[in-house]
Amino acid sequence: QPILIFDSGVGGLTVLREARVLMPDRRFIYIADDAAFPYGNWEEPALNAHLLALFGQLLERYRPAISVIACNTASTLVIDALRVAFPDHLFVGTVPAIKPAAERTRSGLVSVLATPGTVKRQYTRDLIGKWAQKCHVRLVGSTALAGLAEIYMRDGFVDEEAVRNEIAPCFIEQDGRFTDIVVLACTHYPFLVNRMRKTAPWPVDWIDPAEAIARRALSLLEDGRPKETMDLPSTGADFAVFTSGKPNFATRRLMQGFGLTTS
Ligand code: DGN
Repeated sequence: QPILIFDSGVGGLTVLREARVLMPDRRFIYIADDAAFPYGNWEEPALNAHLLALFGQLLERYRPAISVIACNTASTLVIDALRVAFPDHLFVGTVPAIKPAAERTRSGLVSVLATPGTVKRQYTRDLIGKWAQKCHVRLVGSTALAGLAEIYMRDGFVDEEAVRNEIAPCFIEQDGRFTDIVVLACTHYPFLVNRMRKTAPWPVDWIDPAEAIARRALSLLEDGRPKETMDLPSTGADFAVFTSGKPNFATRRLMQGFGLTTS
């Protein structure tokens, strides 16, 4: 049974990249719902209904061992509803890494960079209330960054000035504090992290949760099934990519050899 990794576009590839390293003998199905990209601008009820219906189809078609929702915008909205709708299936969600950031900050101010959808979710507010009582959290919603990451994956180009502008609100001083951590709370953003580093006004830690998510998927799989079924023989072609739109630039490039780089 394959592992299904899901995103609205290429962002979940940052998770697939880590998952393949951790689980080299597993088969992966990558789903990019690019006909519906970007999720960040959808109204909640419409996105909710869309994702529940889509997962009904995906689970029936691919019968995955586990599904990784490698998208913060989708997870913060629908992960609980998915677990209720498909109680026999294992889901791993991707939600803003507020807890590790709050534990690690020394300045007492962390910035969370995400889509406008993730920023306005109650789920995100609840994470802050639960884990970040001793520090300030600044939520920064970007309408452009996920699209910039898609463009980078298509043709290798990054508009550096646009990246600088999008991340700038993360660095605004608050009550005499300056952020020392930026949480990458959209799976598209790690593709642009080198450019973010370069244009940031001072060095900070950039938290990319991809590896932690892959580990979580592995541990759930190990808990859920007898050990011997984990040691599948390698099949050679270990992942397949499907998109809901026209197979776009990024997914084509991916199919050509998984040549993923980080700008
Ligand atoms: N990659 C998605 C996320 O982690 O939120 C969102 C990208 C998008 O649809 N804008």
